[in-house]
Amino acid sequence: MQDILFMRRALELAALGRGTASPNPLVGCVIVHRGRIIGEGWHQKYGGPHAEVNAVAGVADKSLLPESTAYVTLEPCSHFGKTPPCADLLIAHQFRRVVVCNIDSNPLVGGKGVEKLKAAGIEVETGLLEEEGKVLNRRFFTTIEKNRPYVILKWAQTADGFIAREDFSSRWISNAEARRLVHRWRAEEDAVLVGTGTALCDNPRLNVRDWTGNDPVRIVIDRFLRLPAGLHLFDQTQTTLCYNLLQEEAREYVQFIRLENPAEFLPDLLADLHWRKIGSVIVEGGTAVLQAFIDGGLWDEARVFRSPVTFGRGIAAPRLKDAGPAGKHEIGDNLLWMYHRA
Ligand code: AOF
Ligand code: ZN
Repeated sequence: MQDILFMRRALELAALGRGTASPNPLVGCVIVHRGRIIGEGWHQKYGGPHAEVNAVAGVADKSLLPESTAYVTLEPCSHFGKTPPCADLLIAHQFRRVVVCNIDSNPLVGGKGVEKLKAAGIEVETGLLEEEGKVLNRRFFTTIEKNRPYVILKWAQTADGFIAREDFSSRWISNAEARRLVHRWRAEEDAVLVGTGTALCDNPRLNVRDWTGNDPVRIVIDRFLRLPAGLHLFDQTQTTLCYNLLQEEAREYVQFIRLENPAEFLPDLLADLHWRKIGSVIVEGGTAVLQAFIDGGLWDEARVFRSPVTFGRGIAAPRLKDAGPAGKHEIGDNLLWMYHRA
């Protein structure tokens, strides 16, 4: 059916906002006049114009709009945010019909956009390719429903189940293609998190080197401020948040954030990130930190590289709980196993 085709295109456009729209949702919009696309747009940047605004702006002959259908991946907004309501824009242009994929679960909108359109006499259909839309915007829906960022766990393990050698000496487990993929993932998410051990032993940069895109915010857990100032993490090239139990201090790039309750460290950390409008985090290790997220049920997705390398002995990889398989991919001689929290 034509509707499905156009909504697929709108979802495709929406995905182009990945890495820049967050914490806003990924939204795409296609405008169709008598079976022909006359305008396309997507929400490109947080704070910037919404998908509908961009799509309408791209239509050369606006007199066609009253005879047109708008396909939008998210219910057009009804609130005055950083931009005026998109529902009002579609009404002003007297669209004949609007087809929506997902209802906006943002309490500011939550169905009111659709109601507004209907009240103005526009024919509205909702729920087209709803499941695809939910997957595409799983970060956005998670932040709204759980008041925390979307959490992706990532690690690489040997064929015999180790994540590192016993002396933590760094030796690559995953292959070069897998590592490039990780850089791409970093560009797609708002932040990357590591624990004290990983910061100390691997001295990671946590930036995007083997791909193009924005560097994520770096997050390090250092409860007792044991990390030396000379680490790459503190080199003042990227915004870095250091969560601890001792000190609150904002410097130019590095911010020390003191959490009060050691027993609620991770939930409080995630709540603080949510407050800072960080919509997604990749947790890159090590085992103790990854396991803490797993045991606390504070994760949404896990991406595990399995390499043919064996160590014989070493630090055991984390153990997933309540995980449902979400696919397997060959990355050269590594296997990437994906999971969702069940
Ligand atoms: C739409 N089309 O393309 C997007 C929508 O802060 P603002 O003004 O940008 O508003 C952000 C909220 O608007 C966001 O939380 C979500 O509810 C909705 N996003 N709505 O009609 C769009 N990006
Ligand atoms: Zn809008």
